[in-house]
Amino acid sequence: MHCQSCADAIGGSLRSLKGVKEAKVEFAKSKATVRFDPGQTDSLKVRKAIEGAGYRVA
Ligand SMILES: [Cu+2]
Repeated sequence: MHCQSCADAIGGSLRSLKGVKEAKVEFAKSKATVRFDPGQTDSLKVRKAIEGAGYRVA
């Protein structure tokens, strides 16, 4: 993640994921905060969505 538009792209793909209620990606902190319904998705799927957008998960 190297600029704000990357952060927005990641946030957008996270929010399009089923079960995700809220996704906040902070470029300055290289941090993503994701709230999701554990009945509909899980952290692995969230991780895959980030990787699918072309970014690595630390
Ligand atoms: Cu960028």
